Amino acid sequence: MYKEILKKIGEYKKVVIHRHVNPDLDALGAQLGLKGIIENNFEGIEVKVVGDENTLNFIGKMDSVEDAFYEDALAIVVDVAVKALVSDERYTLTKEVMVIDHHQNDSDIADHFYRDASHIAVSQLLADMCMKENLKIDEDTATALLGGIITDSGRFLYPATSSLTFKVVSYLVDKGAKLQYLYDQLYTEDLSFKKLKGYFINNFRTTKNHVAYMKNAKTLKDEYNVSTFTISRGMVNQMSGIVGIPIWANFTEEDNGSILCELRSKRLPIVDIAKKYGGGGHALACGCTVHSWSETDAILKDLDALLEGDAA
Ligand SMILES: [Mn+2]
Repeated sequence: MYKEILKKIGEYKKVVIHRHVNPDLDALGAQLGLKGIIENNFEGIEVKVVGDENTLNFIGKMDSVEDAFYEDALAIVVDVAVKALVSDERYTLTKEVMVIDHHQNDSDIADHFYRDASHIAVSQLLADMCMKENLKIDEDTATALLGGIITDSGRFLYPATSSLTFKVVSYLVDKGAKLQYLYDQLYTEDLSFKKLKGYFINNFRTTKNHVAYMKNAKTLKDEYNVSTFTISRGMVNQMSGIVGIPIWANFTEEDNGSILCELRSKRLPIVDIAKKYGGGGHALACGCTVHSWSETDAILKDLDALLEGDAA
């Protein structure tokens, strides 16, 4: 797989790297990391990164790219495989689209699809590629990839953290990855964010079989001066790590009325429930978008039924 990826990149003089909307640090780390990998290991390839930005842009900035640049370029999409979630749809302007992902979804956009769901982060997949293929890697590239691995693994907490995770991290630290810089960024937060966490911990509810959940109206983000994404993805794990709560779900209304559903489980796979409602993701961490609160109740009912008779 790694040799095929590198061979395809080598066929081009221009590359544009995309990733999912509302980027997390794995999406950004893989995107910027791959840019660094290409620049360090290929002669004469111009590489651009595009997409929406948020407060995680301490890891690196996006480029502004003219439509004309896409002509004769290779588009690479990382950390997402499906059309609906890619930031900046201009990847469709290229002749070929390569997707490199670690989610369990199939792809509706890839001409060349490289997926390995055994990796906890797509940044880990790319770092593993550097290690196995003896690629050159500079400090900023190593830092970007390490950032992706630290965050997608929940600081090495989630079950898919493996010995490979630590091998790759050791390799990246040897290459000059700035661990302290990353932790300084990741462990500082706004007061409003801290208060929002308190709100979650004090207000979540539970179903009969102990699925914890929150239903967040679209006005909540204004009360705490944060984004919808911060409430949805950023707060779901405030309900994790609680004795007797095996599954937790966070439902957040967007301005347009649709509802983002973040679903998490300690042990029982729940991704089929996310897929049933048009979403996907990982076995224990997945999500979907629905259009009414009654659908969120149906999801809760399905999650609750999974636990029927289960000694949590
Ligand atoms: Mn990821």
